[in-house]
Amino acid sequence: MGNESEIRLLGTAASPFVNRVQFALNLKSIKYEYIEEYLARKSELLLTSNPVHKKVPVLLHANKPPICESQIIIEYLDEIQPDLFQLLPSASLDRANCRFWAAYIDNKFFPLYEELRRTTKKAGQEAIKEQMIEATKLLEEAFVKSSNGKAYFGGDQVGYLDVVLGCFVRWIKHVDELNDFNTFDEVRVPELAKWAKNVSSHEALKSVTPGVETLVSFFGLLHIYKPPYQ
Ligand SMILES: N[C@@H](CCC(=O)N[C@@H](CS)C(=O)NCC(=O)O)C(=O)O
Repeated sequence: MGNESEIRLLGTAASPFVNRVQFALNLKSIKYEYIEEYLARKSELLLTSNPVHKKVPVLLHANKPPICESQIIIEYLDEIQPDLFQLLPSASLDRANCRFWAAYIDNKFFPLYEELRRTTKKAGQEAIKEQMIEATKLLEEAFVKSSNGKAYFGGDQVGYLDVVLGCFVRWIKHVDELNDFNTFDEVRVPELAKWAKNVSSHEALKSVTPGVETLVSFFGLLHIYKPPYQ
């Protein structure tokens, strides 16, 4: 579905939220035109397409109004292309469960990495790492319940939570390396550790995962320029 000019994605290569949308587009074999944004000097197209948050990703579908916010974008993609890699499950309760954990991941879990990146005092860093340990234990339990002994949150194939959390794996590993930490510790969270390996080697994600140089230069930008990144 979709010819290149029909779907356009405004993004920046190091953004896990952008990678999330690219992961979903790739799974669903939706062709798209990718437009790289330089966030220190946002384009008119980005500012007019996402005037509320002024953030990437933004999905432009033909001449329809722009779609902003990565979770909303991937739900939209799931609705327009339900036949291939249906991300949200069909049962209402399962969908509600996915949305619950997706909100937890974006609002509670991932912000800890931003907090760790910004915290310079050792005691503060250790306190955040403790919170990360508790959060990953909760995610391990959620994974065990939802995967039913299979490789992914979605079971045998990648589902909504695999896309929502999977996009952060590379970024998390980078923050871990800088902070002498191991989020996906094989002893503490064995199932999540296996999942992280599986999802990050999935071709649809691997092909959009930023390399270390991209991450290093993006972290440098975050250091100099202090926007309301979340
Ligand atoms: N909740 C948003 C987060 C998107 C986001 O934080 N994007 C960052 C890049 S990683 C951005 O565009 N930041 C620009 C800014 O904060 O000015 C989503 O899920 O799409």
